[in-house]
Amino acid sequence: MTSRPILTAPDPRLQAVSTDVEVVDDEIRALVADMADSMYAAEGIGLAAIQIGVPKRVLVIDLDQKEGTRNPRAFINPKITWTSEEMAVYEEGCLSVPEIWDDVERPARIKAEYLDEQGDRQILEADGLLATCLQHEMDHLNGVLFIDHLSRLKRSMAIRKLTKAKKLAAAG
Ligand code: K1U
Ligand code: ZN
Repeated sequence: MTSRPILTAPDPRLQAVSTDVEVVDDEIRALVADMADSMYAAEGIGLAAIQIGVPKRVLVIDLDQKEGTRNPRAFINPKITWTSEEMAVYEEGCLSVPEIWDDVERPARIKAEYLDEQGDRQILEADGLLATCLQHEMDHLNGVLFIDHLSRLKRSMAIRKLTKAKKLAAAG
């Protein structure tokens, strides 16, 4: 298992639409293991494969991280099959949009289907942070960042801040 660098906005690779996994095999399980390592190293609660530069429809989420306990869940080819009319607002962050947090409104409850690491089809009903995190990560698979849900002004301020931070980092 290897922790890999996480792409940060405005890297154009984050806008890619990821493609379905054809077969859940050892290569995909190794990708899931690397994604989990990368997520824990960056102290995140979720990660999409495109955030480490792999345009495949794979997510990992672990909302129950406690001292010494890790339980990453893999979601392969996830699809939302139902969303509630009720909406919920969470303050979101993103490992690919460092140091920016803002409120995003999304459906409060969702139903989704996906393949697990064995390639078995699973069905899930989620609410709370899991519903928010799944929608945030599934947006990544379609090249969408949480800042794309903000006003045009807030989004351009965020991009400007990220671009400036990258320039400063490159200048050493
Ligand atoms: O997609 C990502 O980069 C992961 C992102 C997931 C997420 C967070 C909050 C709302 C929706 C989706 C993160 O993990 S950001 C980091 C984070 O949540 C966190 C970091 C340290 C302590 C507690 C939370
Ligand atoms: Zn994110």
